[in-house]
Amino acid sequence: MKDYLSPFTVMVNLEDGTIPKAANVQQRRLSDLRGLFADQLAEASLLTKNPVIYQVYEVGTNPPEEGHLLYSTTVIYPGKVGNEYFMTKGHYHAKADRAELYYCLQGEGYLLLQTPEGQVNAQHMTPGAATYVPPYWGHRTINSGSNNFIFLAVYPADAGYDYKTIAEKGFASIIVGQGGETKLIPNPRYQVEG
Ligand code: PAN
Ligand code: ZN
Repeated sequence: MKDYLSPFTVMVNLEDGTIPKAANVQQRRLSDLRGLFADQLAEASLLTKNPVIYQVYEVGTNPPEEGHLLYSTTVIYPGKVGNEYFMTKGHYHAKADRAELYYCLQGEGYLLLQTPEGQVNAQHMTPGAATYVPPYWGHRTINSGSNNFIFLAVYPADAGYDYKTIAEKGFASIIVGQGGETKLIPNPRYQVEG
């Protein structure tokens, strides 16, 4: 007889974005994002404090196989490195054609997306925003607000992570706060191929 996975429910705490029954909790400090911020002097100086930038709570009970989904919440804390807002590392999916859905629960921020050729797209997210990450787009989230930015992400269990491409090349654009305004500007450290 077929071995069916039993349906289940896991609660997301809507106050703080945590998933108390999460199988995997990942905390990312600035040292885990070393080299990703445009202002390397500001990054080096803040590394002495090494603040927590974000936490991920993943419901990891589903097998990482085609057909299953995984889901997680991410809580990005407010803050800046230089004038660039706290953000996630960002990745392409290891299986690049796997899509994803982001749903904003609290705060405000951006989902920054990029094709392998370097075309950039920024989606503003506030509570209730359901933003689609189509196949092949690399993605990173940025907290442009003064409170926690919290969202739920749902993705194919076999999507996997390619962090290397972003670590080496970066995103073509960055999101900064300057003079009370949030701006999308070219990344001075973006590595163009060739
Ligand atoms: C998300 C991200 C999460 C953390 O669940 O993994 O927000 O970002 P990084 O993985 O870039 O550190 C997702 O996109 N999963 O596929
Ligand atoms: Zn993803």
